Amino acid sequence: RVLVAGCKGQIGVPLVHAICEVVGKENVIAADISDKKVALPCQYEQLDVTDGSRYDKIVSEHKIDYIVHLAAILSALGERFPDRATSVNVTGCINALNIARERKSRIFVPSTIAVFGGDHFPKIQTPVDTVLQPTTIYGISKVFNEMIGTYYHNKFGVDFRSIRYPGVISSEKYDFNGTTDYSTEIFFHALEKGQYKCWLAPKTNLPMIYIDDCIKGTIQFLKADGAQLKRKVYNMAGISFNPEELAASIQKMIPSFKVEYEPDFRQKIADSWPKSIDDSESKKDWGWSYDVTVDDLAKKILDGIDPQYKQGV
Ligand code: NAD
Ligand code: VAH
Repeated sequence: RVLVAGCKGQIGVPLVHAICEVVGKENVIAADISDKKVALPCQYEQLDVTDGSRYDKIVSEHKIDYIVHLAAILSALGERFPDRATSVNVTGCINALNIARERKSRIFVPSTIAVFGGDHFPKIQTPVDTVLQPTTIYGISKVFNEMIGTYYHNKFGVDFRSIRYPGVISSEKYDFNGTTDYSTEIFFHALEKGQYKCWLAPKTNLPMIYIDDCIKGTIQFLKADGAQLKRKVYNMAGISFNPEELAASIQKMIPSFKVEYEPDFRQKIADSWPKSIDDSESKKDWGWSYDVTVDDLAKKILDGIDPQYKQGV
């Protein structure tokens, strides 16, 4: 049975649906701290992941043998509330790992390309093993997650695994707490207002992936035989592009769309991250592959957006 902790976010909602399809909804428990009303196909529990005893109670009562620990405070929100980011991202992860160790459950904790940072790593085709000197509290906490998860595997035999996701783009509105989230917000502004003020500069290249592909890859990785995996943490490259290129693809479909650029504190965060990623280890070890163009991606996103947002176009 699978527990998805942090189930109401951008990745949680579609991942819960996908896991239910694989193992059956009676075998999935979704949990989150948020009161937000979200339609979920399975049983739901209220959970603050920093509350270790409540977390453990849910895992033991539901006989969970796979914890999918998504709960986190993302980069932009984390810079506004660093103490909260440390508490949720570090304490929450330690709680999850201790429970996995105690209850002998497998555990997946996603990581991020935000574990890279600063100037001492290759920003183009960033390899999986390189200097990790992130400058955000989000990146710092995720390096900690990767390292302590690997430690729990080596020391206690916990089946810990992690993927460093690139920025994830959706066709849904959610709380835009990440630096890469301009790439989803831009579509809703294009449809509803015909214009967008982007918080990143036009040539800011970042690695990105469409949510459906991210979920597909995650399911593939969750199911992968542990013996196949030569490492605990893998890169996921997605496709690299910048706001100007994405805007140009949107303009092919909505020609009247206008974009302005007004970089804010998120520019510094984006500038500290890789421009593109090398995920050859993922391809080799667990069969990951991804090949799209920015135009394909923009079309997929727009096609996936609810028609209620498309009335003015
Ligand atoms: P999100 O911000 O959309 O959702 C996070 C969820 O965690 C929310 O539903 C929130 O209510 C919940 N949460 C926050 N604090 C909690 C707490 N104390 N207890 C329980 N739940 C809590 O984030 P997301 O985009 O869905 O990200 C999910 C995971 O994927 C995170 O670990 C994130 O680091 C990772 N990731 C996301 C991206 C991306 O672009 N979305 C990229 C790389 C990695
Ligand atoms: C963020 N989308 O911007 C997240 C992500 C790749 C970065 O982890 O914070």
